Amino acid sequence: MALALRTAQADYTLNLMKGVTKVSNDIYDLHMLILWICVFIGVGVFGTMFYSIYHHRKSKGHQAAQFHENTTVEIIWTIIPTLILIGMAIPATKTLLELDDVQDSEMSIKVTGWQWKWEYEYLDNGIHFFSSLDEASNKARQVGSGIDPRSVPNYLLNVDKPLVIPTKKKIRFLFTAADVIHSWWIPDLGWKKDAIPGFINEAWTSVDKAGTYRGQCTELCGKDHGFMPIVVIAMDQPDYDVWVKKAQEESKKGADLSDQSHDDLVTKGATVYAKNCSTCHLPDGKGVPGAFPAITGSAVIKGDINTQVNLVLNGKGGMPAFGKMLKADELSQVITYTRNALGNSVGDEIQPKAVQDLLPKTSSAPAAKVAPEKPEPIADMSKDELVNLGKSVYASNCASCHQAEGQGMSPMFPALTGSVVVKGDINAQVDLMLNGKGMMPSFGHALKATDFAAVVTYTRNSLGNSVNDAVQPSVIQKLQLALPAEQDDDE
Ligand code: HEC
Ligand code: HEC
Ligand SMILES: [Cu+2]
Repeated sequence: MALALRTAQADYTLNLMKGVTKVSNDIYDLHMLILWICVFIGVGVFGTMFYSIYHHRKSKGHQAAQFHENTTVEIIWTIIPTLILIGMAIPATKTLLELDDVQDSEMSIKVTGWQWKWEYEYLDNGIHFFSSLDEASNKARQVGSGIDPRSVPNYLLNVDKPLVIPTKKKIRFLFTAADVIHSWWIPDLGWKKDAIPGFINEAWTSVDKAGTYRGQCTELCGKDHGFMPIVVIAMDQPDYDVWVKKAQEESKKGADLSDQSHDDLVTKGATVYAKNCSTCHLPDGKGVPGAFPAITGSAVIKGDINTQVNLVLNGKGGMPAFGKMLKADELSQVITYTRNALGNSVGDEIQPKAVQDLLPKTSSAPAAKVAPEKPEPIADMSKDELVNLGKSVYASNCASCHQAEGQGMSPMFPALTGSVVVKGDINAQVDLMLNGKGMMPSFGHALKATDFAAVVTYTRNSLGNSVNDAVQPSVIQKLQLALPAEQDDDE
């Protein structure tokens, strides 16, 4: 038992850890090289000093030598340190360049820091999920829980949904944040990277050995900073492929939209609340004065249900937008729960279907690929119809990179507001979106012709642009049919 508990804690060691990637090992080697150079210089300088002080002391009758401006000595003590510095700079620069070289990566994962969880989007296969502190740790950490943290395996270092990556593949990470600055750190990978709102940072890794690697957020990011751990599971390719299939199926499943009884909604809502809302509004709904309003007795909750639904779906200030994070059934449950528990008793409810109608139409997985449509004629739509439909297509498929208002995210994702491409020839924009370019995915197979035409028209007549033209779904349909068959996912 004692042994099991000890291994649950981090192993404390004196030296830097070697980690599990080539880069982390190179960093370790660099660290050891510099350390030994410092040890060598330290021993040399202090050894000479102490030897001289002792053996040439005045009491033995030694006289200090008197010499000034000895050119030979001055040249020597300039050249030797210069050589040492060059000797250190060369391997250090090499390692730094290697650390920053994200070229030729085989897949990309966008990581977004939230108060207090991590969002992962696999840009190549559309897998998308949130990763938060696991339930066992979360229960044990509550004040007065009475649970001994040492009895919880990987206490505060475990999550509900770990990030899964394949081994022996170069994986590029893009880091950003939704609210405040966070920092993503897995010691075994050898680096940490800041996740900054409105800005993208890059890093990469390639793990050779399958295994579970744990880390934490390392930027002070608010009251629950200590409770947003990171778990990465590296799997060999065949296991990874199985996981991808399962994860894709799961995200396709969507919400259970059948009607539920009032009591069911409230009971299930309690679980959703504990997991998603209690960090800020507290488990008893009392809130944190000055930061997070109380749920108990809240005027918003006692008021019109639609106002509350709108707030929970779209967020406001420090309140995150849960429309993107939770499914329609979970949203209807948690909203009904807050109105009929935690000291409130409004007595009403909202059903999953009603919430679903308020969420963006297409699923949030951009790569839920559609089979090429049969060349049935599609009716023409007015520009306004296209723009209206395009809004939700944009929110689900483009906003994660180009941002909700089209402002982009420097330096990686160009702004669509005022973009030369958007203001230019419509065929060039359609072509770019059909085929992709660099980090811009190709949407030729990923969107239905109608959605595709709608989002093109939307970007040209909204987000601060007013080109005042449109493309019809039937035109897109022809172009899509002419596209080469879908390539393999690994492409
Ligand atoms: C990261 C912290 C955070 C989380 C998590 C969070 N909220 Fe909030 N919530 C806030 C803040 C901050 C406000 C105040 C927003 C404002 O008015 O500017 C707020 C406001 C509210 C209000 C309005 C209260 C009032 O009287 O003004 C409701 C209702 C609410 N949240 C429900 C929820 C629900 C339901 C969840 C879980 C699905 C949730 N919140 C999760 C931070 C949070
Ligand atoms: C994974 C991130 C990502 C997503 C999702 C994405 N884009 Fe892009 N987009 C990019 C990148 C990166 C570029 C720059 C490509 C280049 O020039 O190398 C770009 C370029 C563009 C451009 C040209 C802008 C310019 O001024 O150069 C347009 C227009 C555009 N995207 C529209 C869209 C639309 C519409 C969607 C949704 C259907 C979308 N994008 C989804 C990453 C993305
Ligand atoms: Cu953080």
